[in-house]
Amino acid sequence: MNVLLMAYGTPYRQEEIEPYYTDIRRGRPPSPELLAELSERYHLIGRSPLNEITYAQAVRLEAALNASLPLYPQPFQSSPGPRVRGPARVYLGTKHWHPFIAEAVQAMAQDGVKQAVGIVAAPHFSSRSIAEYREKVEKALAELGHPFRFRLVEAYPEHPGYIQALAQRVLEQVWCLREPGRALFLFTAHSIPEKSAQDGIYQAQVRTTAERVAQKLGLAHWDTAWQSAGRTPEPWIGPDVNERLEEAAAQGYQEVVVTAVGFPSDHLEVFYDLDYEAQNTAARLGLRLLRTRSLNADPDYIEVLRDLVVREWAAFE
Ligand code: FEC
Repeated sequence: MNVLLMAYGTPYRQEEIEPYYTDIRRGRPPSPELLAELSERYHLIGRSPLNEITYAQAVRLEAALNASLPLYPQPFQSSPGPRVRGPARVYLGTKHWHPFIAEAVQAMAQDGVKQAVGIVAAPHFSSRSIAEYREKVEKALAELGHPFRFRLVEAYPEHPGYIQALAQRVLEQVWCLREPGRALFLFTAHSIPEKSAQDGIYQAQVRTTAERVAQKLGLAHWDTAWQSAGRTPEPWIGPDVNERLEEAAAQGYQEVVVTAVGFPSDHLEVFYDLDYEAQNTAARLGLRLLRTRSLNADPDYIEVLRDLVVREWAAFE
């Protein structure tokens, strides 16, 4: 079994921010002001851990598929030892930085892969998320003369394991609340431009994820909000999480739990947009804001990825 695990990608070093940003902007270099503003955001969080987390997800997904090693080293073991290559192999490709998706597809072709399943570390479909990953794979395959068959896991907004993993993490925050029954639970995902969201599929999928988690935990007060809108003049879908916090304060809430259901991993949009910017907004409003921990490469999320990949692979036959 061959798997292509995909994620957004992030620069490893300061000097890589400009070409990374240029790639996000489809080849148009950012203005000095935009570059300075993005560099400042990275500076404030230290560095995005996204590449390391995605790499850990790939390694653990491969181990889970091969079931040749436990997901974590045994207690008191200083090293997990050599990795046993089983029949499943996971390749890693990122959308905006190395290893680019095209580089991963090329490596797969060189290895003689004949059939592969792709999955994105992002659970909701939109023309600016999963669809763009698909386009990048298809372009790379076409340039190489279609060396292998490819199927993509389209989205997984209500996978039971994913809902359970989110609910578990929300519950950890419930235990920290002073008055859980009077708190607001906000579920966020990356905003996209309104013109790319007209079919409503993305908003509906994010709402479904939030609803499933809220139902599972019996949450009295919950809502969805959008975060991380890009620095472009066009309108992006809202309400932005900061606006929703303003509204929450006006509605009399004192505690808010935010869960970034659109992002399995920690990265710039979690550490800056939620832990810095939204926390500042909450502090100004006198709100207590708790943020649910991310799934990252935890075993419960890896099991979700494993299950989805195995099911998609079965659809080849
Ligand atoms: O940690 C990191 O360094 C990377 C964090 C990161 C993730 C992420 C995920 C998504 N994005 C989505 C849509 C857009 C659209 C634009 C856009 C722009 C940026 C910029 C940075 C950035 N995104 Fe992102 N996104 C991350 C980071 N994103 C940095 C550029 C500066 C800025 O505008 O803030 C606008 C592109 C344009 O200018 O034309 C649209 C969507 C996701 C969630 C799905 C996924 O993970 O792929 C949708 C993580």
